[in-house]
Amino acid sequence: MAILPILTAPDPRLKAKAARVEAVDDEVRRLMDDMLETMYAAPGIGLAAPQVGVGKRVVVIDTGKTEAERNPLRMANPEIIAVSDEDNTYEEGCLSVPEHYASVVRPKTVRVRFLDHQNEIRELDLDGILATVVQHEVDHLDGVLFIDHLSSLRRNMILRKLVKSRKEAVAVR
Ligand code: GNR
Ligand code: NI
Repeated sequence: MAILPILTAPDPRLKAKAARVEAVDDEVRRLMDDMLETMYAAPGIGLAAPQVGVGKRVVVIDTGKTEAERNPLRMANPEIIAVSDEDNTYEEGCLSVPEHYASVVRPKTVRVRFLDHQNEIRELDLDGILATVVQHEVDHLDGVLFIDHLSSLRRNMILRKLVKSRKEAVAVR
């Protein structure tokens, strides 16, 4: 397994639409495992392949708080096939938008269809933080970041700060 570098906004690779995988083969399984290791190390509770520069529709999620509570989800070609009428507001963050958090409104529960690590079609009903995270990850596959759900004023303020802190990080090297 390997820890992969995580891209941060505004990187054009985070704005691209990812391609469906044809099948979950050894290469995709290795990507899923590398993404899990990268996510745990970050640490984060979800990761989409475009965040590590891979334009494939692959995501991993684990909302377990401790190592003992780990329950990794590996998904290829995830599709939200049903959503609740009821919404939920969650304070979101993103490994590709470091150190910024904002409330995002999304459907409270979702049904997701995906290929699992054995290339089997599966469906899951998710609620709570899992419902929020799977929607956040599917957004990444379509080139959408949580800041795209905010006003353009708020989004541009965050993007300007990210560019500024990146320039400062380069200057002190
Ligand atoms: O680690 C993460 N936490 C989080 C918190 C609230 C809503 C979504 C997330 S996902 C994020 C990791 C990430 O950037 N995944 O794409
Ligand atoms: Ni994210």
